[in-house]
Amino acid sequence: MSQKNKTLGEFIIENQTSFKYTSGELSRLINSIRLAAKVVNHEVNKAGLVDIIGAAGDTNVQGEDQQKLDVYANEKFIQTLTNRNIVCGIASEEEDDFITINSQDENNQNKYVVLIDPLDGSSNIDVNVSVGTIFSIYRRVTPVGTPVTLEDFLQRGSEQVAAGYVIYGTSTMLVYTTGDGVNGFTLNPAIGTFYLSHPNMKFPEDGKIYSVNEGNYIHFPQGVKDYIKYCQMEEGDRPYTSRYIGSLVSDFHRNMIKGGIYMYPKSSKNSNGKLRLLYECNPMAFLAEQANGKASDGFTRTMDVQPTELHQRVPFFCGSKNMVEKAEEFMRNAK
Ligand code: P6P
Repeated sequence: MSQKNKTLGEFIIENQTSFKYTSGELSRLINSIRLAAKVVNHEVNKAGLVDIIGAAGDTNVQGEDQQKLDVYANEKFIQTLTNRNIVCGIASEEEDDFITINSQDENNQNKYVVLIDPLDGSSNIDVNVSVGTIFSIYRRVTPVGTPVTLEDFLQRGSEQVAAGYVIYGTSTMLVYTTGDGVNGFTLNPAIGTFYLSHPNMKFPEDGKIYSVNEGNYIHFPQGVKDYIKYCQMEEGDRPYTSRYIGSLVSDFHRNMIKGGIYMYPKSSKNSNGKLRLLYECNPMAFLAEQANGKASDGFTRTMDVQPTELHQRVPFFCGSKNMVEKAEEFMRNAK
């Protein structure tokens, strides 16, 4: 069978042996994410038709208005992961604290925790721009059968066993890694099946796209300002193209296919940047490195940062290796 006709289910079965842990559980975990992605996709695609748009009237731990689809996506991923009885804990951008699963069941042998941004870029929902779900998977570090603790979630990104995203765009894709490369699957909505459409995805080492909210320019560190001016300079293959969707998953996905860098630096407005380390930066960094790209906070490899809080923010530079290294060079020289 050609690579391109393979379904996600067939791919998971064929690649179980390449996963260094008990692969059956991780396969079931990826399958549960596949199901939740299809359920959320159905709602995202009809958001404009029903009264599901608009703030749910609540705000999340970040103080951001919770769009109804945020709440819906959060509930669906938590419900699916819980019902499949695969994980021992879940952390979500939409939940103040982590959720313990089946802790009262001493027979609970579940070994995995999942951290999710259930609907990243949700401010774009009302204007029909792509949004996405981001997930990060770890093995627990506390004893199996005991209630999960914060320690199980505050692991370095280098300890992730799997990570990925769903992008609800012109087509819906599931892109993920278990540490053996990055593969993209496109949903055929007519039959509800994901097909391998982008095998072995790689960031081009160089790119000509830079993605940053230039409206914050005056608040950026000098090194970021210098790098942006470098991108805009008429020299060699520059000026680069500025493309910023305001949806991390969409900007990342485009840059991985075409080559580019995404930046959310710290600023005088956001002293640690805006993006969250555990369920945005680490999973995207894992994917980037598995696709020959790079991710850092401008100085330190993202996946080496030791987390201290569930919702902590870090500056984020991610994409084509040579572009990230050039940005880091400007950050060092301006220090
Ligand atoms: P700003 C969406 O809220 C998000 O977390 C990312 O998906 C996106 O890249 C960024 O924030 C947009 O933030 O401040 O530029 O609007």
